[in-house]
Amino acid sequence: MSKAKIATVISLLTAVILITGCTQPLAQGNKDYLTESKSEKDARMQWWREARFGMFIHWGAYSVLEGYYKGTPTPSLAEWIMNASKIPVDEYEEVVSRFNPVKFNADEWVRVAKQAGMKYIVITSKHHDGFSIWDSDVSDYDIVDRTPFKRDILQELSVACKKQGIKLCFYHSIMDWHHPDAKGENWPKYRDEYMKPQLAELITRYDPAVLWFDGEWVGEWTEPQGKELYNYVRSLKPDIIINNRVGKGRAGMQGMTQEGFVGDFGTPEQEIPATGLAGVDWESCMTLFHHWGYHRDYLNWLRPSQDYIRELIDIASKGGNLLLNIGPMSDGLFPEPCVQRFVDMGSWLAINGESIYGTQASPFKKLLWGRCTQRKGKLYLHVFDWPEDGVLVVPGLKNKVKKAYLLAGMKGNSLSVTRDMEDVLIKVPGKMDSAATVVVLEIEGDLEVVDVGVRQDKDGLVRLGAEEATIHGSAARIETAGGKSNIGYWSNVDDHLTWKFKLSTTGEFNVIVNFSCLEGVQGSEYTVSVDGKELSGKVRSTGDWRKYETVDLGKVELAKKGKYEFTVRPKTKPGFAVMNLRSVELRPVK
Ligand code: FHN
Repeated sequence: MSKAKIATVISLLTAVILITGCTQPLAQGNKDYLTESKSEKDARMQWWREARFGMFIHWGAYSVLEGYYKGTPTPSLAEWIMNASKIPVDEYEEVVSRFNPVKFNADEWVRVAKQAGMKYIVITSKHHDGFSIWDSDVSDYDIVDRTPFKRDILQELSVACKKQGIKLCFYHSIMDWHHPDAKGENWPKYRDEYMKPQLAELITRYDPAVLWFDGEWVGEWTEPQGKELYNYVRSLKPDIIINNRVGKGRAGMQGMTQEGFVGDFGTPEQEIPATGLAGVDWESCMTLFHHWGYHRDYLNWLRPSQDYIRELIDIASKGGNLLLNIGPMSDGLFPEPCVQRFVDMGSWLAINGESIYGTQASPFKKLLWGRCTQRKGKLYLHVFDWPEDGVLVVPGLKNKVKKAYLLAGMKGNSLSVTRDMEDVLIKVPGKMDSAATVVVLEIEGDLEVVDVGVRQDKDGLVRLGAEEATIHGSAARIETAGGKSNIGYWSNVDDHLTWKFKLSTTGEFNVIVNFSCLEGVQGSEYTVSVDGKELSGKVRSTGDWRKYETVDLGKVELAKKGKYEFTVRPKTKPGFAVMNLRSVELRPVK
C-alpha cells in the first residue's frame, strides 16, 4: 500500500475517531491510566528507578549547521537554529536534504551507551523543527523521504538496543515549527491527524520504554490535552513510562515535581533539586556542553569527567535519575571528547555501580565530605573530600556497623569502626579515586539516623545552608536555581528558619548572611539569634532575586563545645517578600 493510501486510511480512521469522540483508536475502552494503583505504578517504574542513568541524544537536521547559519553563530541553542536564526521553512528543508549521516552505526552508539554504564537511551524522534528521523507513513518530512541517507534510524536503533539489552526511549516535541496546522485554530487537526498518528507509529513499530515529551509550553497545549494524550499513549502500550511534560508539569517548579501534574516523573533541566524530591520520581536532564544539539564551538566547554561522575552520584544520593545528553555530528559520529567522558563514567561505574543502580536516596541531610546512597542493610559513602586525618565521620548513624570496607577493594579488607556519641568513625586508608571513593557500611537492623545538624568544617566555619534549614511556616520553601539552593517564596513575615549545629571549636564568629532581594521589595527587618545572643538586619535591594550579596551582621561569642540552634526571624515585611536566603555563615574571627 502506498504511503499516500496509508495516510488516507489513517486520516479516515482519525475522522471516525473524531466523529465518535473516541480519540484512542486502539484503546482498551476509555481506561483512565492516571488512576492506577501505587503498586501498579511501582511495578511499571521499577526498571526505570533502578536504572538511575540514561543517555539523551539530540540529533537531527540541525546537526548539519553545527550552530551556524550563513556564517553567524545562532543566538540560542544549536537545536533551536531554525527558530533562533529565523531560517525560512523552505531553506530549512534544503538543510534537511543535505543531512546524510553516512557514518551512523546504531550498534556503535548503543555500545558507547552501554560502556558508559547507561541503562536507557532517549533519542529525539522529532524535535521542534518537525523533522522525523524514522520512516513515517503519516508524513514524508522524514529521513527516508527527504534525505540522501534513506535509512530508518529508529528502526536500526531499536534492533541494536534489543541486541545489547538497552531500553530505547523517544523524545517527542509537541511543538512543531514545520507543520502548518501546529498553531492556532488548526491545532486540533495537527494534534489528532498528525501528532497522535505519528506517536502510534512510534509505539506500535519500535516499542519504546519511555515517551519523553517536550515543547509542551506552547499556548495551544493544555493540561487536559496532556491527560488525554497520556491515556492515549498508555492505551497503545500500557507499561510505557511518560514524563511530566506530556502536560504542563514543568510550569510548576521547573519540572521538579509531578505533584498534581500529569506524567510519571519530574524533569528538572540543567538542575539538580537541592534536597531531591521525596516520594517523587524525577530525572535531571543535563548537557555535556550547554547545547543539546551539536555545536562546533562548544567542545571546549566540556568539564572533567570527575564532574559528571559526581553529578550522577549527587543525583542518585537525592533519589533521582541522570539523563546525560550528547549531540552527535551530522556524519553520524559522536564527538570523541564526549565519548571519552562517557568512557570514564563507565570505568567508575564498572567498579562502583552497586552504589548507584537500584539504590535509594541518602538518609543524611548533608555530608561535608561527599554523598551517600543506600539499599537495605547497606550504606554507600561516596567520598569526594578525603579526610586528612584518615578518619571519616558519619554523623548521626545509630545503627551498629557490622562491617566497613572499600567497594573498590576486597570485601575482606575490613576498615576499623569506632563510635563517638552519635557519630560513627571509620578509619580509612589513603585516597583511592579522585572522582569518588566508595566506603560500604553493612549495618545491623533497620536504618536509624538522627539529624545532628550542621557540623563545623576543618577550618572552623559553620555554614548554615538553605537545604539544611528547618522552615517554620506556610509560604517559604526551598528552590534551586543554577545548581544552588535558596529559601524563596518568603511572603509570610511569620515564617522563620532554624538550624541545629554542633561546635567542636569555640570562639568568636562573624555572622554573614548570603541573600538576594528584588529592587522595590527591600526593607524587611529581621533578627538572628544563637545561644541567647541576638543581632539585627535590614534587607537591602540587590537588584534582582538572582543577584546574591552578603552582609556581615556582627559578631557572636560561642564559648562552649556542643549543640546550638540558630534562628532567622523576620520582624517587618514592607514588600511582598522578606528576601531570598542562600546561607548564613558563622566565620571564625581571625
Ligand atoms: O527546547 C528544548 C531544548 O531544545 C531541549 O530539547 C531541552 C531538553 O530537555 N528541552 C527544551 C528546553 O527545555
